[in-house]
Order: sequence, then structure tokens, then C-alpha cells
Amino acid sequence: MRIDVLTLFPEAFENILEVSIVRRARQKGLLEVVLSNIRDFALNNYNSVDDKPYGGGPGMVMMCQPILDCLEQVEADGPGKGRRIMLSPQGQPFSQNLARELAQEERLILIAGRYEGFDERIRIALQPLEISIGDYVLSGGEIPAMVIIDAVTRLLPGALGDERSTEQESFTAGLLEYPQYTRPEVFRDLGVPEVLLSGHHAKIEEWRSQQARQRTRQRRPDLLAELANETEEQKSDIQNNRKS
Ligand code: 4F9
Repeated sequence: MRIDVLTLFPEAFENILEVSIVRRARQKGLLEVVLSNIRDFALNNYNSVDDKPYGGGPGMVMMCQPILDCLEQVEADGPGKGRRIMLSPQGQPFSQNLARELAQEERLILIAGRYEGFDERIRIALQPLEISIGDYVLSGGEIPAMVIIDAVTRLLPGALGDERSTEQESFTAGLLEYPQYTRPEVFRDLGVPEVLLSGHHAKIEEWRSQQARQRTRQRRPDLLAELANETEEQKSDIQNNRKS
């Protein structure tokens, strides 16, 4: 996969590209990340990329011209047009499902803005998929872009050493993680649940499943509702398939 990032702060990405899974995916040739500085496409003597909003009001707005010129050059380079993605609080909520969908693409083009927002004509011209990583205001789209790079990279075939860790075991898919323990067996008087030391695989799986369900019910009941919905959708998909 190739991921292009259009940003005013390409240097902000350098560290995350150099550590852990993302670094290894790049070394293995599974992922190429190309950073483009929107400011390189500014035309006036001040290298402006933002301007005051028409109608007045606080803050500055990202101008059309530098972003569109930058995108046109990026798209002219390399294979395939790719999926245009703009990071914005007004976007579709990011999720593991959306990450899975994006991981199927050959190329992603991430547009990270700064200031109070984008000139609306950037959206009209580019028709990007808009993605939000959550309901809070950040100083720019760079961190959301890094979130997407990280979540998508983990899903590229071969990116994780152990393919089993991509998806949790099927009995806990879509649930919160069960509690995990590692050595030592006693740490400051705190032991490890007996069942995990028993070597009884069926009992361990049952305990983990029960813990994952309990934890999800207590902390994120919305996830259980989501799972129930998916199961209903799968049932009706099967029925619709039988009819057609
Ligand atoms: C983008 C917040 C995506 C959440 C971009 C200010 C943003 C954001 N998800 N906030 N610029």
C-alpha cells in the first residue's frame, strides 16, 4: 500500500514512521508513506496557505489553491488514483470496520488541515471521504492521520509477526479484551487466576470469554448492542441470499 499525506507539518510524522509495526511494514515493503508539504505549493511572497474567512469571524481558513495544486501533483505521481481522505471533526466516525475497508485499498491520500477549517470548495472539488477520529477538537489533522496510518498498517497482510493477533480469538471478537497476566506468578501479594495456571485450554477459553463479556457489559454496553445488530444483519443477509 502507498499512503500519501498532505500536511503543513511533514516532520510531525517522522517519529511514528520510524517505530514498531509501521517501521517494520515499511522495511518489508508492505507500506510506502510519502509526505508532501502543502506550503511548498504556496504562490505568494509570504507562502500563505490560509486566509481570513469571508463574512468575518475568528481564526483562519485553509485556502483552496495550495491544497488543490499539492493534490494534483501527488496524484500525478505513482500508481493508481487512490482514496482521497480528509481528516475532520465533521467526518464519518473512524472504526475498526472502516480501517478494514481502507486496508483493501492500493493507495490512500490523507489530507491533514490546520486552522479553523478548509474552504468549503476544497470538499466540493475533491469529494473526499471525511473521517473523524472522535468528538473533540484538535489543533490539526496530523494526529488523526497518524491514527489511520497505524490502524490500517496493522491490517496489511504480513505486517504483524503473529497473524493471530490481528483479530482477537473469535469468541471475543468485537468485545473488550479479557484480563492478561504474565510472570511472575505472584507480584506484591497479587496472584494470577488459578484457571490460567491449570493448563486446561477449554476452561481457560471459557473464563476469558466470560471475562470479556462481563467487562464489555460493565464498561461498553454500546459494543454489545453493536454486536447484536451485526448478528441480526448477518441473519438477514443469509435470508436475502437464499431468496435471490
Ligand atoms: C479531525 C478531530 C479528525 C477529530 C482536525 C481539528 C479532527 C480535527 N477527528 N480537529 N482539526
